Amino acid sequence: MRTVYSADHLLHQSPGELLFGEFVPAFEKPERAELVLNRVREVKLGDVIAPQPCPLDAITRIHAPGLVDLLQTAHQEWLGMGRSGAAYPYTWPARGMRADRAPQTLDGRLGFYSFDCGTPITATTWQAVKTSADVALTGANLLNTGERAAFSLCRPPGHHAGSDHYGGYCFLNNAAIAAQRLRDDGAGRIAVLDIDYHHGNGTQQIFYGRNDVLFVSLHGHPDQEYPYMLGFDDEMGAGRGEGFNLNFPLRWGTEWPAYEAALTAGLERIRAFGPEALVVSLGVDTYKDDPISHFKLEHEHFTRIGAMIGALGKPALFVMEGGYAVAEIGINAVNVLAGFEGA
Ligand code: Q9C
Ligand code: ZN
Repeated sequence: MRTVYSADHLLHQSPGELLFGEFVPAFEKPERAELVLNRVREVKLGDVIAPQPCPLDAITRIHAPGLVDLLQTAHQEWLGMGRSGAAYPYTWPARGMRADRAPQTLDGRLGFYSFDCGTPITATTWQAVKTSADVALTGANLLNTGERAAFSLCRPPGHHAGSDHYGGYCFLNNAAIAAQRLRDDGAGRIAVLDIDYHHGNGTQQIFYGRNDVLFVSLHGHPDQEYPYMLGFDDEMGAGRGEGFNLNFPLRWGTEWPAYEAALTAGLERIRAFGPEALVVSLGVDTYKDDPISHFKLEHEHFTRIGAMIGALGKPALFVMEGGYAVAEIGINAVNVLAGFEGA
């Protein structure tokens, strides 16, 4: 399969994040994508192509204009206020506060449109974020031209970004933007399968009221794991979307047998839904040595995940999400893709 990649991802580099009260180097770093790209080349997965720049309206199909504007302008405004470094939010709306209108000040808007403090905006973040969405859209276009599969090597990742909020190292929801493109280009039903270790809260929120996009996610249980406030198994969709959201929260220490059982059940639901195509939010932070995660998958399990997805017999767009065991990220991500192709 072909890989869509752009070096523009290097334009986003987080200066660091808070971890247990200390400011530490960011886990989501540029070498992640470089190492996945190296592995794609090493195993000769297929051609590596550049993304086509896409108009902004593919993004505003999914995201609020106020969020998109903030991502584009926040850092310039930050500098204009005499500040340096990256733009971080520090205050967020809580229950009972005004959620019906965005604040006017930059600090107000940074908090209003985000849900954590681990997702800083630098001077060149927007270019990286926009190109990451283009990478996803270009992958969707490959499926539209009849390819059975494509790999969008997105960075920054996207699945934590909701319609009007960013966070979790994610600014725009690349997988949702691609799924919407597939719908707009004629696919009646699309399934999004999220196998990143963390719950894809953004993707769930975006499609929660819809029955044309099924969302299925396997992830660390929100009783134990980020993002803590979404991803429980009683979240099944709302209104017309009822029955079209399916969560498999799994406990710390989850090993292959329990993971395989959940994936089998998730794939069964997708099969019953009968989508024209699948978008896979491909995070490999389920790996046993991931520095911020607590599942126990090994290299070979990623190959088996890919084969199980391939056995559905549907076209699939793989969109890169998380994975922080950097030395092994290429092996794990490309094992999924090779497993799919071997199925
Ligand atoms: N204990 C993705 O994998 N916080 N995002 C972790 C470390 C945020 C992960 C704090 C984790 C977000 C795309
Ligand atoms: Zn993750």
